[in-house]
Amino acid sequence: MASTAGQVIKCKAAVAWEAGKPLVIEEVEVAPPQAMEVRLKILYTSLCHTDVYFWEAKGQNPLFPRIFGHEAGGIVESVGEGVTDLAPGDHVLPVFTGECKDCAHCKSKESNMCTLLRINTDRGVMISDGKSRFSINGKPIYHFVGTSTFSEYTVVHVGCVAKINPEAPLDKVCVLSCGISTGLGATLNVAKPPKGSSVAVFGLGAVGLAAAEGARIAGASRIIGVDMNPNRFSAATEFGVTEFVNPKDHDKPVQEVLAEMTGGGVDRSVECTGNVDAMISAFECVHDGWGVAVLVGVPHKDAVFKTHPMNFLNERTLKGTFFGNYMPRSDLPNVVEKYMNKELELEKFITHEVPFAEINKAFDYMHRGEGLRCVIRMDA
Ligand code: CXF
Ligand code: ZN
Repeated sequence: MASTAGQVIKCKAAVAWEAGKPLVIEEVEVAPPQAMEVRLKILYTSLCHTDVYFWEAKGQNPLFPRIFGHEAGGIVESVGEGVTDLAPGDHVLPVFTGECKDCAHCKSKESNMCTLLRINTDRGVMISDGKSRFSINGKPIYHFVGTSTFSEYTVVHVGCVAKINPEAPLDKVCVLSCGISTGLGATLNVAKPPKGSSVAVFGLGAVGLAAAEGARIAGASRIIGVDMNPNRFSAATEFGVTEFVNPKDHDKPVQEVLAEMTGGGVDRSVECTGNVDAMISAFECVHDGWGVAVLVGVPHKDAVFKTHPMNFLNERTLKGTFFGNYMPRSDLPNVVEKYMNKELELEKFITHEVPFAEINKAFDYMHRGEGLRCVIRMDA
């Protein structure tokens, strides 16, 4: 591998030339990593809704051509100047949000919202020099959230790379780069359900099911899945969900239904839909005195959260989280270990697998809401 260090690498990447149009596998040139950057060989990548949302570019500033992708596993190919804690051959997960270890957030230990490397969906270039490392015949191709993993090789800031156990199967742990860690951490790090407690999870997609998996790991005794789509219920039982509520089956607000089911409210709730009405229900369904609600889903930009202030005075707590409060470099290796010691199951999240050449199929699955995660195998 060392032979390519310092050189431009030619490899295949799935380029999004236009919003909503199928990706095209192209030969791209990937420049060597600059100071504090690493070049990664991506082995597996999976699709997350955020890729689809920005590929569709509805209502946002479109940045094309662009290489999407942010859930992935790979191996360090070469490192730029100043990189001391990663070396060629290391097994890694790239992450869309970073940990510089130097800003006020990283130093606080209470925050994972790094000032330098926090997600920026509008930026299509590397932060050090404002340039792209990808090009086709000299024409730059934009990056996406600093990861651009739909490419055999990519360049990432060292602060956005978690070094993990080399024994961990990258085709499984790649899903920990975004959605699964987000849901899992929302429950384990933020909601923190006590053993034997009740947890309501709103939205039974991959993130919600990861939140349910967190509740199962924490030893919650009742895990109530709330979703408008009854097709999601049977699969959810594998993630520890013990009961289901479809708000459409009731003529009163779902928070009242949940309060009746649980003698006054659930101990914890985790909202994973991004729908503001679901957020309000998720808050109002927690028990007074001790209930904690955690918001995970990304709301519409004009959404307004409205609730009576008495809900707070009656000792209900509302929290929000970003990437499950995990610090990417410090904490992700430990999440991988949870999988390695069989505490956390990842296989059940991976419902589809496709070779890189068929990456557009993965977009179709996501678009149709079919399955949870589609893992893309780069060498096929
Ligand atoms: C999300 C996190 C919140 C902002 C949009 C992207 N993460 C990844 O998919
Ligand atoms: Zn994501």
